[in-house]
Formats: sequence, structure tokens, C-alpha cells
Amino acid sequence: MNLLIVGGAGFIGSNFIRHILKKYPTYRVINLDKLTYAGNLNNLKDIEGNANYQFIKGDIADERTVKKVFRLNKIDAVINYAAETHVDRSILDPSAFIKTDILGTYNLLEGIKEYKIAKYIQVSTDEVYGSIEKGKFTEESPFKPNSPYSASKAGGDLLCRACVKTYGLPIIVTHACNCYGPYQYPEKLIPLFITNIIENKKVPLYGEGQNIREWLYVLDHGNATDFILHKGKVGEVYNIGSGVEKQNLEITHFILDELGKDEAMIEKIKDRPAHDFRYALDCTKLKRLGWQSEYDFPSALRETIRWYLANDWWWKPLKSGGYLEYYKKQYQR
Ligand code: NAD
Ligand code: TDX
Repeated sequence: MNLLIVGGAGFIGSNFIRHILKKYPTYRVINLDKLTYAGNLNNLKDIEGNANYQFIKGDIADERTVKKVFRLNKIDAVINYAAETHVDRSILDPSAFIKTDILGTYNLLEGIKEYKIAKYIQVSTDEVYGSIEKGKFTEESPFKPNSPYSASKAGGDLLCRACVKTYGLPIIVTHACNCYGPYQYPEKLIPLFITNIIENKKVPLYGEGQNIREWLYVLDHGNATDFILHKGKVGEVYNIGSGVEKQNLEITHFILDELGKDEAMIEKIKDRPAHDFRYALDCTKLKRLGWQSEYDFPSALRETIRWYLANDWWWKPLKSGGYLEYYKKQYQR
């Protein structure tokens, strides 16, 4: 199979490419990525020389770039990981989110229509459903996005829905919960807190740290996407979750304990605007199809902490740009 992976130099996409090349030695992977601040060829250093792997630098918001990739390559399936993904950045400057997550998705959909691609997976998030105090979101839950990030993702997802209904395009949309694991940019909760503590810096916890997220190991996200690529039904939507719900404060204590530090390292800061209280996914549909998660939370988070301890060559340069300090200042009490 010839796979076009879009946004494969980021966190989830790079872990997925590694998984695919290892599990399916006959598959060929093209990785189309703009290499934004979050795209990093160091994420794929170990497979650079693999004969079945090719990297193309390009922006999906540019129609000509996308058309050229479809025209010049034989592609059986497309998986779209490319997005601007950080909620805090979307609050400070939404423009790139609109361009990539909506217009970029549109350009890819035009490509699969014109070149009659057999399968397209739109990798999306639980955040499009909004926040839920009790119970879980199903695939039928309405979209109620609260941040410019989730609104942009919802826009891309709705274009997918429209293309299924209007043109019968072979699209599957997935909504996953929060992921963690190796190669996650150190701006998201788990890698930011691990690397700050390793550097003996305080960790900026929004509000009282009561907000709840459902946490999925990145390799489980990869297993699920692999499963959906081969067994998922086109035109369908699938939630991908773990059932593991944790308050941010619990996550913070877990990391502090593992790294031998105490709560003196926590700095409670002003809350994120429109901070969603809780996300939780009902994954009955995907489980009925036969998928189940393989990794348990404490072991996988411990493994993640060990990875960041062993790989400061990877994350130290990413923390030196000053951007993290800049946007944290916007939230100070
Ligand atoms: P990431 O920010 O680590 O990586 C995004 C990648 O997309 C980067 O390599 C970047 O260079 C690339 N990209 C951005 N704009 C582009 C453009 N215009 N053209 C081409 N490439 C571009 O993101 P991630 O955490 O790996 O998330 C991947 C996908 O999964 C996203 O669509 C995100 O919404 C979704 N998702 C993420 C999570 C999570 O917890 N991280 C959970 C659910 C869903
Ligand atoms: O410094 C911080 N302090 C803090 O308290 C950061 C970065 C986060 N938080 C809180 C906010 C959230 O309640 O931790 C929780 C997780 O925050 P993020 O890591 O920013 O993730 P979230 O906002 O939940 O969105 C993530 O999950 C779904 C990803 O960034 C999205 O790309 C994905 O779609």
C-alpha cells in the first residue's frame, strides 16, 4: 500500500510512521509536512534512510503544492495529521489554525476527489464536542467547540462530513482524546511539566488543576489508526479513547513523584480562557469493531518520563525560543 501521511513530522504522525514501516515492510510512506515549529525531522531520524520512506516539505494550505503531490505520486490512502494543535497558541493567534485546519483540509479533500483516492482518514480530536460534566461523548454528539483550535478542527471535520454526503468520498473521521508519549512538543501539559521539572523549573498549572482529560498513549492512537485504516468503514466516524480519566493535578503529582520532587514545584496561574472542564469519549463503536487499547496508563507514563530523561538532546533546543515564556506571561495573575 502507498500511504500519504500528512503532518507526519509531528508528535502523533511520526510515531505512526515508525509503527507502519516496522509492521508492514511492503508499505511505502510519503510524509508531506510543512515543518512548522511543531514539525521536526529529528522525530524520524531513525528511519531517514528507509527505502520505503520519502519526505516532502510542503504546506497543505497551498493548493498547488497539494495538487502536485497527488499528481506526481501513486497514492492508495491518505491520513491527515497536519494541524495547528495547541489551544493556548490558538487563543493568542488563531490565523494559522484557520489556514491549516480548515483550508488545508479542504485542499486535501479536493485532492482525494480529483485523484479518486480509495481512503482518507481525518485525524481529529474530542475537543470538537466541547466540554462534558457527566457521561461521555458518542460519535452522534453535537459539535460545540470552545477554542479557536477546536473550532478550526470542527470546520475541517464538517467539510469531511459534507464531502461524504455530497460526493460520496471515502472519508473516515476519528476523534481521539489527549495523547502522551515520546516526541510530543514540550508545550503540552505532560511534556512541558516533565521537562520543566527535569530543569528544576516550576510547572504552570491553570486554575486549581481540577480539569479532567482522558489520556491515551500515542502508540495506542497508532494501533487504533492502523486498525481503522484496514478495518474501518468509509463514511463513518470513530471515537478513540482509553477510558483513563485524570485531573491535571493528579497528572502533576504523578510526574513530581516519579522525578522525586514535591508540590513546591507547582505554580498555580490564571486559568485558560474558556477552559474546557472535562472530555470523555464513548468508544463502544470502535471496540465493537474489534479494537482495544494495549498500554496501561502508569507504565506508559513512566516510560514517557524515562524517554524525556534520556533524550534531552531532542527537547532542550525546542524550549530555548522564548515563546513558551511569552505566552505563559499572558496568563499570569
Ligand atoms: P503536532 O503539533 O505535534 O504536529 C502537527 C504536524 O503538522 C507538524 O509536523 C507540523 O509541521 C505539521 N503541519 C502543521 N501545519 C501544516 C501545514 N499547513 N501543512 C503541512 N503540515 C503542517 O500535532 P499532534 O499532536 O501530532 O497532532 C496530530 C493530529 O492529531 C492533529 O490533527 C490534532 O488535532 C490531532 N489530535 C491530537 C491529540 C493530542 O493529544 N496531541 C489528540 C487528539 C487529536
Ligand atoms: O501549562 C499548562 N498548564 C495546564 O494546567 C498546559 C499547557 C496545560 N494545562 C492544562 C490545560 C488542560 O486542562 O492541562 C490540560 C491539558 O492541556 P494541553 O496539553 O494543552 O491539552 P488540551 O488543551 O487538552 O488539548 C490537547 O488534547 C487534544 C491537544 O493539545 C490537542 O491537540 C488535542 O486535540
